[in-house]
Amino acid sequence: MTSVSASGQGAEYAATASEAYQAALRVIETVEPRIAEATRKELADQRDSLKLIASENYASPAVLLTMGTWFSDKYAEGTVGHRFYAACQNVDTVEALAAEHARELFGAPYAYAQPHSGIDANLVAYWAILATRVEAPGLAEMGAKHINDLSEADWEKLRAKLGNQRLLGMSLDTGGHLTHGFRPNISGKMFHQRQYGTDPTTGFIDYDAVAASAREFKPLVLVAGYSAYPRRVNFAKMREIADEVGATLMVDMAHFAGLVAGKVFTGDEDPVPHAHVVTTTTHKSLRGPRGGLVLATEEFAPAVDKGCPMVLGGPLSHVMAAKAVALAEARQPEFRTYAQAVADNAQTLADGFVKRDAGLVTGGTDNHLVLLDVTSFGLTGRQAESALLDSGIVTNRNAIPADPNGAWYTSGIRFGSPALTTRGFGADEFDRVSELVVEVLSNTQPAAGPNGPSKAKYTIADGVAERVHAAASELLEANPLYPGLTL
Ligand code: DSN
Repeated sequence: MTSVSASGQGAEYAATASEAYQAALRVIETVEPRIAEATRKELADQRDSLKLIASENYASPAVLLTMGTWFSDKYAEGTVGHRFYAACQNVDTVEALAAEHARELFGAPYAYAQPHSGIDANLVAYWAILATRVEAPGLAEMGAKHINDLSEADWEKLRAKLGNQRLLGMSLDTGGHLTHGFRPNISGKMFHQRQYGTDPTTGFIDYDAVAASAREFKPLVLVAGYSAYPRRVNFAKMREIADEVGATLMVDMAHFAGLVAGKVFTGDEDPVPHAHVVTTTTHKSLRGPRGGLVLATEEFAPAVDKGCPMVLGGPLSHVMAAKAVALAEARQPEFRTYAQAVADNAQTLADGFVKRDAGLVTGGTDNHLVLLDVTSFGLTGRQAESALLDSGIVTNRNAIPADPNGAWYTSGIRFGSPALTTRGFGADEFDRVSELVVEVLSNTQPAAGPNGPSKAKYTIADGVAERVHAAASELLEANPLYPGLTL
């Protein structure tokens, strides 16, 4: 497995990246040495921990370096060739390239590279759907071309229509995202929302139940996609459901975009040919800079293209440049090998847990993530997350379906394979990781708080955290992060 720092470029690439970072840190030190120190420490900490957070990865030095330029200083509201600021010719080059790479990589008719994050991408998508399906016909009905042409009375009528649409998305506790209609989130407030879940026995999405809910609720938007569901989704079925009830299918592929890009998810599992609008982040399995992206069919492209001024302000041109670099990397054949390894390694991790009698939501995985039910160890997610962190294993606690401990303490730990796969971990290492995790959790006990049993406090048997951390360090040293990069 090729590690990311090599990126197929070898020792010279690593040495050049080293020089670049050393010089950059010397410059930063002249102003605020504590930031230079924190930057060095962050690399050291990332190098010495087993990063298993399913939404994190390690971007290449080329991607990271691209973000540190004067593109950060430029305003460029508008879109390629149509800006509200002067002197955007170079930003146009950057944005056009990011969009071109995205279209080619995903086979999408249209791509929009401006969203700063996944939430921004989802808001752009929602408002583009509302603009296309509610605002445009509303304006036509009222004989107006533009919102500014409406009388106050008509404007109020249109606002009432826009604010009374319906969204059906996956619930947070079964693996959906906050932006898929969770009530405390803006998506649960700007839409009348309803949530679908998973089958209580199997933990899998029950498409018949989603269809029944859609028939009854008749949403404008059906959202598919997840952040903590360890299985693949059949997007062809989701599209059938959307078509039957006249809904627009939006897929949020933030977590698994790398598996789509790497052609692990194809056919019915590739959202791009099936959805009207697809959103993603660029920093998870796709291994790019922190940011968002929207892909759309011709029908929704004109509205998405108005992300600014509709939802967004000035784009982060330095990040769009890094998206272009990351997407160019993802178009290389090595990325397919990487994506397949991400899926294979998640499978090995899940198998390792199952053979060690740890309980998994859905009993396994077929994507990049594994959701461990830590009640099988008598722990809360909070206790398990902290005990693992003490042992050099970085994960995040996560709710499981119908979680008895709620969204703060939780009963689950979510594991993901993208980051360690980037470091070069393969089947042997992931099996060893499952062994280390089980060793920590089976030697961790809940502890009492001042008023009885605590959901946060815990004790680990003597020597276990130290022993596991040493074993983790051995694995990490054998698969170094950014090898050849010295600061
Ligand atoms: N915070 C991201 C995750 O960890 O899945 C989703 O927004």
